[in-house]
Amino acid sequence: MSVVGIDVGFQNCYIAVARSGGIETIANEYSDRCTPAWVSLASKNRTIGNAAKGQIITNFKNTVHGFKKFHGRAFDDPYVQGEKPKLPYSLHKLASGNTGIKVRYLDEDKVFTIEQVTAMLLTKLKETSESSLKKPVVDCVISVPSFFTDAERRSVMDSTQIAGLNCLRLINDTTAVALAYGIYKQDLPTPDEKPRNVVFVDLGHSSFQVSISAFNKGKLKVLATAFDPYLGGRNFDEVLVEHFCEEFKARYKLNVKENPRAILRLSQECEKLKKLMSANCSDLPINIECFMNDIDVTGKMNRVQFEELCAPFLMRVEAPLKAVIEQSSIRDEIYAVEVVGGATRIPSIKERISKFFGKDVSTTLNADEAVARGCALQCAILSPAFKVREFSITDVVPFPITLRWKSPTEDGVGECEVYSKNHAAPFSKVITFHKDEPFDLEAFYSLPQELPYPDIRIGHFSVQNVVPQPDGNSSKVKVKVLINVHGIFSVSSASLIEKQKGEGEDVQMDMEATVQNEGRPEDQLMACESVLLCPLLHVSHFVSSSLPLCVPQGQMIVQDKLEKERNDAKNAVEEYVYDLRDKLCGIYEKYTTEEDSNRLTLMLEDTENWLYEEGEDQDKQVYVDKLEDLKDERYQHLNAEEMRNMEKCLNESMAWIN
Ligand code: ATP
Ligand code: K
Ligand code: MG
Repeated sequence: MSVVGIDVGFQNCYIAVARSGGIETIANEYSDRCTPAWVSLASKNRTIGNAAKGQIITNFKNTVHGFKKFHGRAFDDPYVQGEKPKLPYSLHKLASGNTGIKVRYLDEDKVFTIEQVTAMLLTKLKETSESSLKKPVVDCVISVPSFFTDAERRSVMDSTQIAGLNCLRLINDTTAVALAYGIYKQDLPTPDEKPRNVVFVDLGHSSFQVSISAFNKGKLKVLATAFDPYLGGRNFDEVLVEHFCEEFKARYKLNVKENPRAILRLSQECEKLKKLMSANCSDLPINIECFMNDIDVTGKMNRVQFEELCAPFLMRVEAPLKAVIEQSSIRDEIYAVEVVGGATRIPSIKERISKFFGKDVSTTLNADEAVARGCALQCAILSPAFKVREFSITDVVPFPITLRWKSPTEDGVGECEVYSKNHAAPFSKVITFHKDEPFDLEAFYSLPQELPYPDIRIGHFSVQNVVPQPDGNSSKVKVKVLINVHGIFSVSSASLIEKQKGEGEDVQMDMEATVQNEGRPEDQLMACESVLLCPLLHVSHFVSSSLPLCVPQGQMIVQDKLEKERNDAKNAVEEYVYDLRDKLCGIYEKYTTEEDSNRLTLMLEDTENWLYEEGEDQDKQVYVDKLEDLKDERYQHLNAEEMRNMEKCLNESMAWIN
């Protein structure tokens, strides 16, 4: 069984695996440990990751990126509506009201759900891990931002299922980082000593997350999390893009914003410039050749100017830092402030963080890979197949959750906050109701102003088959609520408590509902005198993608494979042409007559022309046949026996060198 951790970033994904020697991040087929979160759909196939990113200029309408935060969001959500005009691809309102993505794929207009698009990305990451581990990968741990709500988490879980992964846990980014930090530390305080408090800061491409964790030997407890879900490296790119659009308009009379391709190119260059400015204070150039209307454009910028332009975003760094400190009521006892995420490399971000805490920030963790490593460690802990030191993690609930039900009281509703902000998670509770008929429970987020989006609904649960006691009094109904390991809420069961002999009259309590903490959900506890009420109807507000895949997953995979084979066959012809041409003026020279050499050269030229014209887009077999023909031709014109001998000698000497 494999042990895999996946950091699915807004821009960059990383995979870490557990091997006997420890945790290792792995590289994809481009020898790149970062796989861009990009998916490109085309008339014959899909490309995912690095190859997809390469399609952005040529196939921008069907190259999808920046979709992570569409999970669980309504199409009408202000964030989605705000992103829409900035995207080179089209969004589509699904029947469920959720956000879908509309692209041209296999020469037809197709709509994919966000779960399906993320599943494509996950499939790619799964393949990369499988080819590195050389065995099937199913079990994994995947990271999500700590501010992801119920709907977002359910949506990501759907994606993992479509991708054929068994996600053992959705872990919060900063919690994964905390685990990566703590598990190898030999000098943590013992369980009865004062814990070591460490702040973790992750500024990625799309979001800013802060958490504070208390460490003791063998355990970590998240005390609080805070975030700005809309602050990330992309904001800084956008500031630069905006600036150069204005400048190029003034200097070159170019209306860059009307040209999606130009905007995309400019964004790429601005991101590069931004990164250069992190290491360099002086003026730095931006040059783009043939930018628009055959015009080459140039510009420059330095760090001081950049910081001025970005001031409104830089100012937003402090609020979450402040919030996390206030919530945890820890101020002076901070042992370290560990920063990760690509955008924390911006010097003024680091400065602000360090100024706020009054201490240097630590960069002891790998800024890009810490999340994935933490995920792999969590997977190793959860997997029975792997031995790793025990380490317990207690996370927190990011937003308070309240239950509401119809009640015979004055205002007609009863309400009870079941999870407060920063309540420990995973966690289950039992709520006792006094009811004489079936009833409904409505779960929702009780602090709308804290949510990243306007929809506060979580789910709707019906407790059925409730009847009065034989004596006509209300029955005691115990309802169990749960925040599971993924951070997903549910009403997991309900049972009717039968009156025990000897128990006095069961009088209606003052409170219609009382909450009893149960702790970690593993500690199952259900009173033996209870009768499980079935069925418990559960309607999560998040409607999982009812949309069937417009093209079955298997078919897409086969299609991609066929296209890859076709391309490989074509490349083989091309490579053969180059190879033989080299050899004709190299090692074959003295074995070939001038006449033969000329004929072969001509044949190679013809083939090359063919590849650019008629042979540009042929079936695989056409290329395979072509290659065979070329080889036959070669043997006709070269003295086959002699050449084989020579190749044999050559191979032997190569083997000797190696
Ligand atoms: P998120 O965590 O929001 O989902 P992500 O995990 O994909 O996003 P990261 O990979 O942590 O994001 O960071 C990517 C961001 O970091 C990009 O905006 C990138 O431009 C920025 N970045 C990377 N290196 C540097 C650098 N040297 N200077 C400034 N910014 C940088
Ligand atoms: K990342
Ligand atoms: Mg990230």
